[in-house]
Amino acid sequence: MKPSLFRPFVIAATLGVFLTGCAKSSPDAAAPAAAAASGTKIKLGFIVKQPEEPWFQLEWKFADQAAADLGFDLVKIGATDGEKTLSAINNLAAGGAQGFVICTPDVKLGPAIAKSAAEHNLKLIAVDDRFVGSDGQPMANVHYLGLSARKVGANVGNALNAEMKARNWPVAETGVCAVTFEELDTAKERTEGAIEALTTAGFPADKIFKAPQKTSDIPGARDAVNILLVQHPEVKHWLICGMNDSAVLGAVRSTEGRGFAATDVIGVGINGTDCIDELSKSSPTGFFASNLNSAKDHGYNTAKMLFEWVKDNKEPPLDTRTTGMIINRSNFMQVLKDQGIR
Ligand code: FCA
Repeated sequence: MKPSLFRPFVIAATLGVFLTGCAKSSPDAAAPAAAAASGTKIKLGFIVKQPEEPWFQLEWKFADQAAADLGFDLVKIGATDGEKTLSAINNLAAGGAQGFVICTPDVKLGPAIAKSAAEHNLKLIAVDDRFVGSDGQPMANVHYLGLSARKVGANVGNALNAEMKARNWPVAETGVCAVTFEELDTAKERTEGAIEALTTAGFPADKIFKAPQKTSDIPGARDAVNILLVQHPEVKHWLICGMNDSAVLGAVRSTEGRGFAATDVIGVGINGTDCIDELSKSSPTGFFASNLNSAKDHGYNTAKMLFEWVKDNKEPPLDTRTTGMIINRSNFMQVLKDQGIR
């Protein structure tokens, strides 16, 4: 079969995947690339690595708001591995998109993603997880918006320390469980920031124990902490930190499984979006608080920055960082309401 005869099938198949693979496709998703040039709405993609995580759903919700406010079409795609990510980019290009925001499932895909975006002439902003180049260093030439991770980690460490003091726990009976995911730089910086704040406040370094997660989700954290708890039967009270709410939720579930009462556990997460059900429970659990990140900056502003870059050639800053604030059972309802999350 000659390539020219084969081509219509390839295009049809590509568009088919494009339409079924999107969380929501805009009305003209099947329109050719020419649509963008002929004065119809600009189309942008928003690809995330873990579409089931409330954090990413909230990023999408805010990006949708930006699309409605500014008048562009947004195509949301969950891409959980490298193959899905690269085909999502191809499909965005085939559907006439002009750029995308992405939280990649693997930061080492950075060079391949940047190459594909350049080949398709798509503008690109990395959100949350920063691309890593073939030299192992962050790709500083790719536009990025993410957490000021060490600072956010320090917020967590300080919150843990304050609550430990409020509960009058003897340091001798207390241990720190740091659920780590060190292959991801933003995760490593967060747990290191928490550990640094605790040691600066005087907590003994030899009572800080790491539980490395194999997967960055609740079961991954629970499995890692199950092992740690067996190794340290001497610890009566646990302080828990991790890269995000899921890490701390998994750890808290593990302490419950080992018979620890909620009063003997202080867990402080990060995101503030994946712990709403937990903080809403009628009785407190060991999940005490979280650093509420600015989902609006990560969802609305990245989409807006990309839109203005495509439309007006206004290039965004190369590196933008955000922090957030601590929420707990006493203030979370009000704060979430104030921030348009609830
Ligand atoms: C990473 C984590 C998410 C969220 C985000 C800001 O991508 O996996 O849970 O914390 O950074």
